[in-house]
Amino acid sequence: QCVRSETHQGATSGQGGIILGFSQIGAESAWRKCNTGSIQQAAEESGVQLLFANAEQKQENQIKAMRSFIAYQVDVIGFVPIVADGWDNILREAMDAGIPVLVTDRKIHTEDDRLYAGFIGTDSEQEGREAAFFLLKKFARLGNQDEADGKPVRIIEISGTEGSSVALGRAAGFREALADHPEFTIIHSQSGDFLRSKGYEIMRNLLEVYSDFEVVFSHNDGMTLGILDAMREAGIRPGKDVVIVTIDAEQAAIDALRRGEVNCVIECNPKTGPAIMSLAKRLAQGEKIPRLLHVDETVFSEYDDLSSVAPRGY
Ligand code: GZL
Repeated sequence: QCVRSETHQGATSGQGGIILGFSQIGAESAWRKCNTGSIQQAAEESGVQLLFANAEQKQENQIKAMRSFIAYQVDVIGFVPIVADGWDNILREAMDAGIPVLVTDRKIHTEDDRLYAGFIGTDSEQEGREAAFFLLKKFARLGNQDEADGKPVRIIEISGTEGSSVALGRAAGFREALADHPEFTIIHSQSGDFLRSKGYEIMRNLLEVYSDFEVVFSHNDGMTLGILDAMREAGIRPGKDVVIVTIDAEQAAIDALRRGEVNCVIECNPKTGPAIMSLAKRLAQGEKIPRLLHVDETVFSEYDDLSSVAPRGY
């Protein structure tokens, strides 16, 4: 359950437990706030002393926080890399200080895999594939697949933070799963940085340029909520006039799915706090941990019985 959304600096009370320095990227979405709440609650419940730093969406703030964790001689460092590149130097400093590093939620590119102990988070490529699988099913049912020439399915993609493994992975998985279906074409792709305000602004501008497209694929629910606002203002019925596929599965997206304003919601699980604390404790004991742990995720669509979907907690 994600009970807290505010972020705070400084160590929480812990009774002599390990000290985990954690660099979170910010509070850009309901998903992120839930992820933070999960980490803070799990630390309290597991007696981990948490030094929590909010980077306000800036990689340089993450690097500064990680450097302060090293100076503080924490037992373990955990972080969400806002973008995939640029971490090798600070990771080398942590390794030289003998502090193991746990990468969470988003992945990094590194020249030396020994620079971090392991990763736990979501499978962004699979999330992108699931978005494509839904569209293949949706348009097959609409008869597009039966016709030899296959009516064009024109897609606008509103992607996440540029350079983040999540935006790169969702885009790659989506394109991979549509590669053998040339009638599906991405006519425009643009980053909305996972922000609702940018989703709204981008869609409002695009609707002045594009009038004929069948699908919007949005990399997160926050941007999708802005996209829905812009469509309604333009007299477009999202989910009916245009198929909407979105990722995260925050409550507002499930509610929109129930209203028929969204057609498919792909879950991206933010509640990794307990697993992070368990892995941090193992690292503090000098144990090895798995290099790659993907959390369980599901897909909700208009073809499902949505009455049984439990409250999302974010
Ligand atoms: C996904 C996570 C993304 C979410 C967004 O693993 O990194 O960042 O999809 C969040 O809502 O801002």
